[in-house]
Amino acid sequence: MPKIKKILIANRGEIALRVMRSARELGIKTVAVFSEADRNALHVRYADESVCIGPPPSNQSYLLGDKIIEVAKQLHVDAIHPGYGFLSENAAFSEAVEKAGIIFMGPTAEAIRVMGDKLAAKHAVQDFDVPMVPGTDGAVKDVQEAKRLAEEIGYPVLIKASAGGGGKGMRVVENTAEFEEQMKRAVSEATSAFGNGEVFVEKYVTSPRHIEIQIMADTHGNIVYLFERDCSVQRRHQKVVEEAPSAVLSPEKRKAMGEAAVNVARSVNYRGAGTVEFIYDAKGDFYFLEMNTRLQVEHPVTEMITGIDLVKEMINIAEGNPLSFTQEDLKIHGHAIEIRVYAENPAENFLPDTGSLDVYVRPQGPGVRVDDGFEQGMDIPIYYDPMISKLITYGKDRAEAIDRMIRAIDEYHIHGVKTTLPFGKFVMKHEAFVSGDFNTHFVQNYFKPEMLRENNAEDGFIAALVVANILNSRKAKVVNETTTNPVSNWKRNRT
Ligand code: MV4
Repeated sequence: MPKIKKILIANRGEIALRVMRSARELGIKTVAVFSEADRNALHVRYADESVCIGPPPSNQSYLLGDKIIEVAKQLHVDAIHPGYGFLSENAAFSEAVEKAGIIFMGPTAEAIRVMGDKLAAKHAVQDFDVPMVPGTDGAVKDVQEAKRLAEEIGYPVLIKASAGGGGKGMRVVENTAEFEEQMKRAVSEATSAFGNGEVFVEKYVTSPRHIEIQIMADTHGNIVYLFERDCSVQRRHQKVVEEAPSAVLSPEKRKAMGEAAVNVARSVNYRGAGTVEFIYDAKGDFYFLEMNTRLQVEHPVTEMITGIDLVKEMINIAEGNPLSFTQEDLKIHGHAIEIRVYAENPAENFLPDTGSLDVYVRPQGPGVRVDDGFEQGMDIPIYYDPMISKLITYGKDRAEAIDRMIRAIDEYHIHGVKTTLPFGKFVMKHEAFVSGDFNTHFVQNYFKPEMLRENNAEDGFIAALVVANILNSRKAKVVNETTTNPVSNWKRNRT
């Protein structure tokens, strides 16, 4: 079994830091790669060694697989962790890493390839007892033939691109009259977005919840599920709130979905961490959609309720060891919620905002975790995803996790850029979210940007007061103390 002594993290920001933290706890050295825009980034400073790999645009830096492998070889790295995004679901990269004699901390190129193509994924799982939405067996090319199949399936139907992701190349069709035009659109959208115009047709599940199952697989054939995450609150296929466990699953349904997810993983000889996405309808039926072959953004909520460090377990698997726990060892403890904090203005239709974090004060206290890659004074680079952080709260039950999220949002002070924090609070206070009775149309059904506008002036005013308070707080606090020095001792001791 190869003992991993040094890991290169082929990523940036919060996830690069997240991976390095687990590596450090295990006594493993870390190597950061970075673009010229990230010279002062926290992941660069945290790593034991850091190497600049190019200019800011990701296609000249974080996406340069061969260059990253060169760095890994020069620095005698044992394994590469790809994080999420960038090269994490690039089959050719997985293959090239292993060809270079380095461990890829993710699945084989073959598993990535199959799951990256929705039709290939459906074929792979078809003998593995996984429920799928009624639909065409393969790609549909001829419009008349597709129309006939749609009639058989029954309207409404959904035309989906096989290479699709993020809702691209997906069209809902309500009736025969609309079919031809929508199919042409789906094919042309898929061709321009993915260079692959293959589409298929499914029954459209009108108001589903998005429930995904975390799985982990070792290289000895052991596969376990680490329960679900409910990611139904999303906006234009961008998740905004994720929680574990789901507010709606019975223990029986949880087991059935978990076992179906394990079967999906088994169908491609999966190894490492993976997520199997399902839609869950109003009747409580669930259907396999696709598998994400990476560690996901929202993995912390699973860590909170299981007590498992998913990155450490990925390292354990990469070393060739069996899983360090069995299915029977896993239990759900409490409830966790994550909100994604973006540099976007929710009062202006989530318009992206740029700038610097003039004030950046993180929430603290019981049950609060912040995964970020920024410090006060830093710029949000324009070249990458505008996510500032992930705010995660944990409670003994869902109500406590929600209460803590509201308290944490109020403690979180970000000035210099507009953020989605007020939107997060809107969700936490919404009756539909609180009751647990919501689906993927939550944002569309209940949110209007105006709802955050009248509060905005007041919020800004309160925030300004808070800042003034922070700046004055030392003076205010020492009034009745023996010392009248306005500079607190901890600051003195550190400078
Ligand atoms: C569906 C569906 C309803 N019926 N398939 C969206 C992106 C891709 N992962 C698949 N998606 C969906 N597939 C059938 N047959 C509804 C969605 C969907 C959705 C799924 C998960 C999370 C959010 C969503 C938002 C809109 C539509």
